Amino acid sequence: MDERQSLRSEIADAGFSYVRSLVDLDCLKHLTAEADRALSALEAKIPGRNNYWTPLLGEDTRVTSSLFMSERFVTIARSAIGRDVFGVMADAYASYGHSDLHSDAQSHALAGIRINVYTEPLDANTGALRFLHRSHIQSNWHRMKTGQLKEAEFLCQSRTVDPGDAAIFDLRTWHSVSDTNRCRKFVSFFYYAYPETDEEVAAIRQSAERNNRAPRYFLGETEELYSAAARETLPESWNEALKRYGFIN
Ligand SMILES: O=C(O)CCC(=O)C(=O)O
Ligand SMILES: [Fe+2]
Repeated sequence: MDERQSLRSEIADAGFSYVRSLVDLDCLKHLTAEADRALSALEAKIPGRNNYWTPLLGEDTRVTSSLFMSERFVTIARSAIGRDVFGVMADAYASYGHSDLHSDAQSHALAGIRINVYTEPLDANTGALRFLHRSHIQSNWHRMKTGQLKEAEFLCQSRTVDPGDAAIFDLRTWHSVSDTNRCRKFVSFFYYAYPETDEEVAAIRQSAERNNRAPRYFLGETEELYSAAARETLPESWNEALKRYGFIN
């Protein structure tokens, strides 16, 4: 089995995978600097929040944007979900405190992959994600959503991560972060499978609506998710999909 096939079978089976040294240290230095710059500006603008989130698709985040569009990341996302994908977002996070158990997908029809690249070492007690094994499988996902299944019924897995390591997961996999006072920072890359059914189209549109509300909440009234600079450099097919499903107005 080659690397792509084994990633596909791991994600299909467990819902997540941890990868060591996905980003080399030189690239990571730039990625961290771009994320820190954007997050510091945001913290200065809106002090006192528990969660900071900012898109990294601007003029001064070229390294992040090029990783986002790189054949390597796109191939990983495509292999992980087993379908062709378009890129939706690259963004930076700084979080404090615990994160309740949740699935990043609001609907099971949202087929996508998230790649979280860590910029600092973390373990289960300091902010690494804890995943519920097989919680992305349709019947499990629905039973979690309706409260019929509880966390204790799953195998929970977390790993110690070093800078440059990544968690790659199906958007539907349920996860949490245990109580920690430490700030954790990471950069996330989102890819969605091109939809094949009406239900999948509706799930993507719903996600676009949520994304379009997010900047107002995290950044301020006037911010845009995709800067003009980013829009010009995105592959045409992604731009078309982002427009078609309502990410870009
Ligand atoms: O670190 C956190 O607070 C939450 C992270 C998370 O839920 C995610 O990356 O999807
Ligand atoms: Fe999440």
